[in-house]
Amino acid sequence: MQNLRSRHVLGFAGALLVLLSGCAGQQRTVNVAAAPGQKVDVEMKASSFAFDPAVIVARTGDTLVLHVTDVSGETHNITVKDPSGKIIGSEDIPGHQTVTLEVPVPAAGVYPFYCDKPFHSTLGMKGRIEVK
Ligand SMILES: [Cu+2]
Repeated sequence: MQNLRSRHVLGFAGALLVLLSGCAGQQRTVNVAAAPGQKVDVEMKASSFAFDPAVIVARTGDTLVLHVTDVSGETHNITVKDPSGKIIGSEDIPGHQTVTLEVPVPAAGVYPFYCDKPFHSTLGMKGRIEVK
């Protein structure tokens, strides 16, 4: 019995390691640049602790409509800042639900986004919208 339990713990630690290293290497970029002034739908996944895609390339003047699905069981968040650092949108995402956030990108630059839950962005839950 004792033996079985320790094997279980080891198996769990191994799975966690695989999960963490898998997340670290996974940084997908999507290019959603459309004609200027368009509304562009972007499907995103939030997990513990990453956004996919993590990099979104868009065109100046677009409005991005982010549909963010939390594929984990815990509450996450998406907060977007403009290139000056001002917060332009923030939504909590309950586990297994989808929220929609409209993000106008009127000027070129980098619009960072992240999860505002404690330590989540430190663990990799962040990304950026590159507006060209
Ligand atoms: Cu989070």
